[in-house]
Amino acid sequence: MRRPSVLLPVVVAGWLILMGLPFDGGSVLQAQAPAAGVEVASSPTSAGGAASASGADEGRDWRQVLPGVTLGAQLRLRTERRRNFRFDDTQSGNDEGFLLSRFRLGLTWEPNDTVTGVVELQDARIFGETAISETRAPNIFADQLDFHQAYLDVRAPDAAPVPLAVRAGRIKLSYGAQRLISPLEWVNTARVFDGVELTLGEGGRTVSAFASRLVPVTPAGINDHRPTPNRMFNSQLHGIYAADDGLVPGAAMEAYWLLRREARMGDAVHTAGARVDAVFGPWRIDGEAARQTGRYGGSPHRALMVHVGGSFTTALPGRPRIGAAFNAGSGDDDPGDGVHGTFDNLYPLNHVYYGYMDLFALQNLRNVEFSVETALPARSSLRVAWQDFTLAAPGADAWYNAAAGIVHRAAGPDVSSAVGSEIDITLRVPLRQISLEMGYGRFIGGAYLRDADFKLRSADFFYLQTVVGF
Ligand SMILES: [Ca+2]
Ligand SMILES: [Ca+2]
Repeated sequence: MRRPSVLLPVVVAGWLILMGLPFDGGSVLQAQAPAAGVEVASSPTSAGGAASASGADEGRDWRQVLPGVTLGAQLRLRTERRRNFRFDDTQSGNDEGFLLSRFRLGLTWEPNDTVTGVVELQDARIFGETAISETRAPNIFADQLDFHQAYLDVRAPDAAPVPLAVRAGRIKLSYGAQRLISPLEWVNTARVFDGVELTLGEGGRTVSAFASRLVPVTPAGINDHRPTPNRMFNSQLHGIYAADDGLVPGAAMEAYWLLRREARMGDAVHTAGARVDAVFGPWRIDGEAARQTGRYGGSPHRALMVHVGGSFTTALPGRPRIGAAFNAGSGDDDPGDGVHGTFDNLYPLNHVYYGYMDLFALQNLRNVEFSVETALPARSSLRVAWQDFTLAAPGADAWYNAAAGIVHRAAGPDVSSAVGSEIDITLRVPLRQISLEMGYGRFIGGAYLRDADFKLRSADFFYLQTVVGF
């Protein structure tokens, strides 16, 4: 077995070299800032160096390679250690240890106030893995140098009667709390779409409409729209998303309609939903609900999701924030009734919501979370979270992981719904030139694993991640 430990000196050397370069640590942290509604730092980086560089209006620094053209780059390294992830030590991939590298190089062209062009290349690699394929398409671990983003933004001038913006090309889509649509920056290749996004309005009141096609990653070739064996990677995604934070003071309100379409496999999943995110002093309350109709695999599709969450920020040193959440995604309780009832999780950031070990999607799931997050000295922070997972339809529908892949499908009415619980501990330390994040997760299996005769009933996860960019 190849061990990632042999790569450690290479990683350390890389850090030291990068720390010696005149990078602007501030923009790294900026790039790490959570998106709206996403509360933890495992949340996406921004569009990488290209986008963060566009904010550098000091001008005339060395990043400005031509008039109006800015260079940006970002390197992310993450080692992961996974133990018992298949709950069976005779299965390949039960234990994995690997190093992920992701390098992005972008150019931002801003000839005037109304036009921006972005081209960003990405090289993503995995080292030291045992059972993970670095060549299979679609791939989320590896992609040899390829176009990650390439788009043109055109905005109406400030004096225009209608504030309108159009983005077209290879783009990232991010909406709401990213429970259904996210750039999924946690994953090594991240997620991009080819499409057009139109936004009407500005400030706190916008309506966006988009038409797009997911871009599956082919590690050794150009990423295009060739069909893959996975319906989610072959799909078109279209939507209309309205957001308003002025209707109710202190609250962001959103409503949306989404369509995921994969004609070859008979999918046309419509999602209609709404979301609210309100802050009242130290309290924050948020909720989201969505209903799905249409067709899945040629059958009628009827499914639901709901999220209710709240947090309280205390006045104690470090301002610890105590949070709780309930999340549910419907399952299919009768595989023989001709109606598909498993919620279609679409293109989410499940990592930050249903356990950092990525063992769950919002499909056939009921999830309760309690968390505490606190600031520590030197701008570092600590988060501890506990999650409980039960299946909505344990004997009829499957247990789905964060990528909506089936972990296990149990059969029979006597299977417990209690899959287990997970503890995640995450420490973030922003150093001068780089940001550092490490985490440990432990999954403790419940009665479901006993009833379904799992060989092993617990799993462990550790990671260490650094991001440097300019
Ligand atoms: Ca490629
Ligand atoms: Ca059914």
